[in-house]
Amino acid sequence: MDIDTEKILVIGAGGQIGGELTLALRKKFGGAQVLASDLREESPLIKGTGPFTTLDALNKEAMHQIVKEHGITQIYHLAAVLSAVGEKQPLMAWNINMTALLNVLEIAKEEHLKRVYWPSSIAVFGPSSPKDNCPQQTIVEPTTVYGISKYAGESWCNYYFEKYGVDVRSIRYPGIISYKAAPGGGTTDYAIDIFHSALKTGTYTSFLKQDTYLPMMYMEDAIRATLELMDAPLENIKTHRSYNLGAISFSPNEIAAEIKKHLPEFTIEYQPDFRQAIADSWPASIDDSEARKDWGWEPEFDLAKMTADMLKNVKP
Ligand code: AKB
Repeated sequence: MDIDTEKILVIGAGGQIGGELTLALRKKFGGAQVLASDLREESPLIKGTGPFTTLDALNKEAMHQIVKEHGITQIYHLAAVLSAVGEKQPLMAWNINMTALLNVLEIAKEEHLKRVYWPSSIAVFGPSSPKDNCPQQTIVEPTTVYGISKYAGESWCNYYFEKYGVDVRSIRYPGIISYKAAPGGGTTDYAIDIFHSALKTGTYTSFLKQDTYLPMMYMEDAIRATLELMDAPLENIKTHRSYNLGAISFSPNEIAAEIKKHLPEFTIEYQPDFRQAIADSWPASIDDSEARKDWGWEPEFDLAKMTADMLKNVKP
């Protein structure tokens, strides 16, 4: 791929992952080559690093217009309603998650875009999927509206690749931990909140039980994985549904113990809420051997390295 001729549209650039991905893409392709967009106003994280436009991803005409006007060659579509918010407003979540994705795929088909990136999630798995080292291809029966929309989205991505040749690529992100922008209403958000609370008050009340293991990943690894997947030659990409991606698996109890190594006075309490049922429906850890084999995926951050970096960088 010739870097100089690419023009990239990021949808959802105001979000937790969208913001950092925009910065990474601008570093790689040049600021002017990456048009950031969001429904909300431009976030401070990306301000001044390249062009921005307001875009409602449900408005296909507006999206199409932007793609044509700016000569867009690739779309990274990050806008979505996550698991916890989705359970409160299921039909709204379904509508936003599916309509926005179908708008992107249709425009990619019509404008012959070179590549599309769209994240799926470990939320595609449900209680009938294997709990430990959950493989990429297995029983997939999601029980959250977010998971249902992600699983349907994966099938749509594959459909557009098989039927129309749209080179759409996807990763099933685990919980992504970061400090630059706030998370957006997911079940794994506790693993970010805990750092802010630990530094601010020395204590944290977890909305998940102490022994709830979930697959997680540090943002730096997630961004690198995304760029590596998008860089891989087409012949290496064996699925246009989505790749499993693993890095770390831990429980609230374990991350609290890791934080305590740096802040010995830190204490944690447990008050599980409706998010416990969501977490219980997901795997505890992920088998990512397909991503390792097909495009060389390898995580760099373990729990200790991630915790040290978060405590150094979080501004309470
Ligand atoms: C969520 O918790 O909803 C997300 C996810 C696992 O996709 N972080």
